[in-house]
Amino acid sequence: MKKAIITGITGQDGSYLTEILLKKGYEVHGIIRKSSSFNTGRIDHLYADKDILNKTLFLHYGDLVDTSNLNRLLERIEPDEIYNLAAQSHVKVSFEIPDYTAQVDALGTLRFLDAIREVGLKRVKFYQASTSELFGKVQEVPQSEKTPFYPRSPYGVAKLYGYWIIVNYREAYDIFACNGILFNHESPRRGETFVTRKITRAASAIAAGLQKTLSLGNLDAKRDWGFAPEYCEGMWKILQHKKAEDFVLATGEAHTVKEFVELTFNEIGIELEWKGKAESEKGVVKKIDYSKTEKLLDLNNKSAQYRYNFSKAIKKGDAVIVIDPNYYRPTEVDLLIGDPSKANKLLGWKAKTKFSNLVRLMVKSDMEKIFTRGY
Ligand code: NAP
Ligand code: F7E
Repeated sequence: MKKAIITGITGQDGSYLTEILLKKGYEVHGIIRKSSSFNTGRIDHLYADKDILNKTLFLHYGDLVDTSNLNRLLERIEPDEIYNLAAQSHVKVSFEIPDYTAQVDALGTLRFLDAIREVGLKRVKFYQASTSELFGKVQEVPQSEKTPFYPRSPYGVAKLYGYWIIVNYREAYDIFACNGILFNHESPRRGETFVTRKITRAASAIAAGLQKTLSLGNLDAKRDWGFAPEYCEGMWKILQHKKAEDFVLATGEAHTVKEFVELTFNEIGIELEWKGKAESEKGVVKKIDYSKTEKLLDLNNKSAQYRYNFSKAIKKGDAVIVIDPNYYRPTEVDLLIGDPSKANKLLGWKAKTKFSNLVRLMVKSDMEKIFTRGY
């Protein structure tokens, strides 16, 4: 039975990767942070399974800023594979807490690699959660493994250190360490403050009559959005490749934040039109088609029925999207679109879920949650 350590197991990707590795027969050791309230919501379904917890899934307290603990865990577990997914992962927040972001995202990676060296784990394979944010102010379109980097945030700069320290330890100490340069990937488990989930959750709350407006920042940014579980399978494939190499995982298709908004509202039966410009721009309800809302929900459920009636509160002409410049970033990444052909050729990896299906599955999940359980 292979053993894997996952840092960031309580995050979006950590939870999907855990499911994937357990299914492949791995013994999984997850590192969780001490928090003042429960932070295991995304893995509770595994945690609650008596055939899994402390049989094939083990949780350990730890933190990427605590070296002594990392050494102890490596000595005790002697893993075959390590997936370093833990990070302060929010780009906008990294402008507020740049030092902490660097401590975790840059030096945290170094601490782990150095612990591997200290403990003398010769055969371990290490996956680093690198990011398309390395490309930042893009130097070519689309971006591949060969595109020069130009990060545009403390997050991007910290991850750039992480990227290069992986390359350096691979070359200097022959450690099987790889960067997965992943473009944005989303899911119903995406954190609520990232733009996709913020939109699908707010649109659902607006339809349920629980929220009047959604405030957003830059609607023109373009991202290459894929479906998270497919990217987590890609992480595993990267470590199964015969040689330690770096790979871009992306769909190869980009859409604006505005398109994501339009499609989300369209899914729930609200057609939007845009009025005004820049900070005064507003998304206004043009047409409502309740039959679409009905199709998304289980109307046999009494609670859903109740909240469905509530949704009739929205009227034509309501401004449901407004701009709040507080969500603008000091330096923005305007366009990201990846070229995943290396992963396609060498790993047989390809993103399958199309943009419209991604939006649909995220809206459906949030509609069900909000209409049956509220916020
Ligand atoms: P996420 O949902 O924000 O999860 C981050 C995880 O890191 C959480 O489990 C968090 O714990 C943990 N963590 C944060 N600081 C830590 C610390 N000091 N010590 C130990 N654990 C810590 O992120 P994600 O979307 O799953 O992304 C996974 C990784 O891929 C991240 O490194 C991210 O930067 C990178 N990435 C993500 C994307 C994307 O589109 N999702 C794209 C490229 C790269 P808590 O649950 O306790 O907060
Ligand atoms: O922003 C714009 C914002 O925060 C996407 C992380 O997983 O992917 C993620 O980083 C775009 C940006 O993701 C709001 O300005 C507009 O242009 O969802 P996001 P991100 O910054 O692309 C990369 C690959 C990672 O590695 C990161 O860990 O949307 N935007 N209005 C907004 N963004 C947010 N969050 N909130 C808004 O209201």
